[in-house]
Amino acid sequence: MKRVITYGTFDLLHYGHINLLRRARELGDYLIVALSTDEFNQDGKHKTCYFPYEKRKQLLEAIRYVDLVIPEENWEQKEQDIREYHVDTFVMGDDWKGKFDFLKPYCQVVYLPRTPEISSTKVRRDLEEGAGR
Ligand code: C2G
Repeated sequence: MKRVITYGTFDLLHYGHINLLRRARELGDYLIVALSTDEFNQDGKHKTCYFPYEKRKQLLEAIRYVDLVIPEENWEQKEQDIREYHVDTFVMGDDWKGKFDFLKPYCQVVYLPRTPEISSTKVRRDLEEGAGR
């Protein structure tokens, strides 16, 4: 069984995230999503989430491509996660290209093209401006 892992906040969940999760899952047989906790978002990523961790986790677990959701609590856990979950492939969108190459000794590292026209920031801004899609 080929095991894939990816990391993120996934708030507000949108089709760009789904495109990423679908392609990540297609690289193997089992997809683990390490979901940023509320504390890590606040302290480590300086991101404010609309949905708290448990709700974001519930949404991700409902996605057919996702097999397991684990907490992402810090920047340093990736090597341990790769060992603990016997990960073969680490996947991120290419906005992170190169940033996780240090994981190459432990697993395959793949950066997938982002879905260009959508972002949580854009969704928030459009909603504030009353601009639907
Ligand atoms: N993504 C994408 N296309 C978009 C938006 C996001 O492919 N239009 C991808 C990102 O590249 C990332 C994943 O979806 O791989 C999750 O995006 P975020 O929740 O914004 O993740 P981020 O805050 O970048 O956290 O340790 C790594 C971090 O947890 C990554």
